[in-house]
Amino acid sequence: MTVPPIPVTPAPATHPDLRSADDWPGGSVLVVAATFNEAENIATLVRRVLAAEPSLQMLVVDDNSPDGTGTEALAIAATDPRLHVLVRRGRRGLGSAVVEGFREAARRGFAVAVNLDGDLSHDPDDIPRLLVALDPPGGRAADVALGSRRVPGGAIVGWPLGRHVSHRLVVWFTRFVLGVPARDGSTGFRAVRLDVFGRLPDRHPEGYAFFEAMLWQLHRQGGRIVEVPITFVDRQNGRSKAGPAVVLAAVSDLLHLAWRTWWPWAA
Ligand SMILES: Nc1nc2c(ncn2[C@@H]2O[C@H](COP(=O)(O)OP(=O)(O)OP(=O)(O)O)[C@@H](O)[C@H]2O)c(=O)[nH]1
Ligand SMILES: [Mg+2]
Repeated sequence: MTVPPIPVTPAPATHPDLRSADDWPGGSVLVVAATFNEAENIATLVRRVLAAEPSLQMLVVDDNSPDGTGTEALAIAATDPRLHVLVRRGRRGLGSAVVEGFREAARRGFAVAVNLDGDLSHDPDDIPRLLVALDPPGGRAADVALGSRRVPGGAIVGWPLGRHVSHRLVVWFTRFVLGVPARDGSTGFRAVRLDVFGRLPDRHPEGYAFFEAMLWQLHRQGGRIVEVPITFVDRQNGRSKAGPAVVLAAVSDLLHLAWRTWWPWAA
């Protein structure tokens, strides 16, 4: 007697990531912006980044924003070969999105990635200054150029007092407890040499502490960090994603790094 095959219910179709066209032009600098619910900002952001320098290309890494940011970016990408979009499904986290963007840039042969926020707090017109700081003509090259709010000439516009206090605390902690030689170690606006990034050994934090942790690792590998003054303007449209759970996860990641800094044998 033959046993009838056990009927198998097909696994529910997982939602695959969505991507813009795969034929990217060649290039050396890719601007990465992680987005979540930035529909009010995305079109302006893309336009301003691509206008900042004709050789730039841009990758938007969206985490399937319910407000349609990713769909809007995909529509723009269909008409502009310098814009690329990855809409991730089933993944969340600012750090993990940026890491995925940087890895995609390296895989595609870009030498440098520039990260900036998707809410227009970072001025795309500052990108060329970051790139010059990374490779100053006749000067010493750096591995990361930070857009810094805490060096002479840098500024923050529109933050309430509480944000200034918490930011000062984080940058103090990053500099003096984690030992990272940067005055604004938490800035997301940065140009990064991708061969150096690819050599960082660690798993990266998935949330907001990615930025401090990346510098911590890079510094311990002997990487060189430089800072360029920028003016940061608080978001004008859309809402912050840095809610209590996100902040708590970042604090926990930073404390873990402090533990590894001061008690490396126990970490
Ligand atoms: N892909 C992705 N992007 C995210 C995620 N969380 C935040 N972002 C993006 O990361 C950038 C920084 O987030 P913000 O919410 O602006 O955080 P913030 O600058 O600390 O807070 P604001 O005061 O609102 O400016 C923005 O472009 C967000 O859309 C996420 O989980 N996934
Ligand atoms: Mg912001």
